[in-house]
Amino acid sequence: MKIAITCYPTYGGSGVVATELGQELAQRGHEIHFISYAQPIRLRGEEPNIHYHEVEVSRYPLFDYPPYDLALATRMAEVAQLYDLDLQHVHYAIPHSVSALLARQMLASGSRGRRLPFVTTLHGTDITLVGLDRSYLPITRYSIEQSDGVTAISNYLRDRTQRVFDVKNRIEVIYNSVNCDVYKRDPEVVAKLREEYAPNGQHVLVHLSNFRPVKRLTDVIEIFDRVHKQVPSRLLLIGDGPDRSVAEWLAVQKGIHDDVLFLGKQDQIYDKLAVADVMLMPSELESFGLAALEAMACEVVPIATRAGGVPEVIEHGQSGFLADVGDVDTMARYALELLRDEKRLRQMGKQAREAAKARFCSTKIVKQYEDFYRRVLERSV
Ligand code: GMT
Repeated sequence: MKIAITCYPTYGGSGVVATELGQELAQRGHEIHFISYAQPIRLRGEEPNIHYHEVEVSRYPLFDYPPYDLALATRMAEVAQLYDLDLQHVHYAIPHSVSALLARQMLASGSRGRRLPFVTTLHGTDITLVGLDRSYLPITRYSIEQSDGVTAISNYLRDRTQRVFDVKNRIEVIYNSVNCDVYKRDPEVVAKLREEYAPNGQHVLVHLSNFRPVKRLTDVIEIFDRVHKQVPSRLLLIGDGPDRSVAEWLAVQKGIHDDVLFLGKQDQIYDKLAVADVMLMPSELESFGLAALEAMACEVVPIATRAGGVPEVIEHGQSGFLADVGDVDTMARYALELLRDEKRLRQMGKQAREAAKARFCSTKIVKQYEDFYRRVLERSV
């Protein structure tokens, strides 16, 4: 198949999922065209069967708000015609599904009158936050209803979309995935990085996110503070975003700043994840929690909140631990129990990887997308 993929190219779970799906599809012989305003961060440049088309947005003095969605729709239609594409797959509804809808209409009314079906994958904040804004809700609902196929990354998100948006079309759940050949614990790499990040044999906790309020970064610091008081440990913070300075300030106030390492945004995270013993994900809400899944594949035990779709990913007591949102004491207690029992820590790390492989391995999930695309194409002739 010849498939166009559109996503947010910067740091964020939906862009990562879209990029890695495109790479898997390309390896399976499909021709993949990424269309976005920048090259997706995890795309490595020259890769067989992968093309990248940049969207240029004109900036006229009249435009206080350059119309990216229109430029995107135009580029989508151009690329579809030039490369004779079969299908578009857009990740994150706003504005991508609206642009895909416009592109489909433009192509249908062109001289060749062809139909270019599009699939929309809902990721979370496009529904739970952005889509609930009155100024976006009607158009988001419309573009979802107009999609030729809709998927959601968890049952939680499917149910919430159906309930809140009252959309009539069927939403299929296809979980996010992880490439377990890439995300794994390599003892040699771990030993080398431990010398760098925990030179005195400390335990290592990690958090990975875009540091938005929904991630509750200050809870990460609160949990770490409780752990740090009891066992020698360090905290790696991967990512960046609006709550960074408040978290830095809290770490200073608590006197733990020297053991909290802000690593910034990272293109490749698997080595840095694998160096940790435990991952903290105390989010207010996660429709899935890709970061926890990536940690699990690296044998790093996630300690997370029982929020949104997270319980579909982490089985409490087996592949990680779940607590209520804001319950930093319980999350710290789970971390301490594990860090004080090396055998249990390693055993749960292995169970976490087994769960990731069994249910979310990318080779399995990519087949579900292929099958879904085929059904959409059959319906669209
Ligand atoms: O909220 C974010 O962190 C960004 C957002 C995104 O689109 O990148 O994340 C959402 O999509 C991820 C990939 O499918 C999911 O793993 C996250 O759980 C989801 N975030 C929320 O639901 C808050």
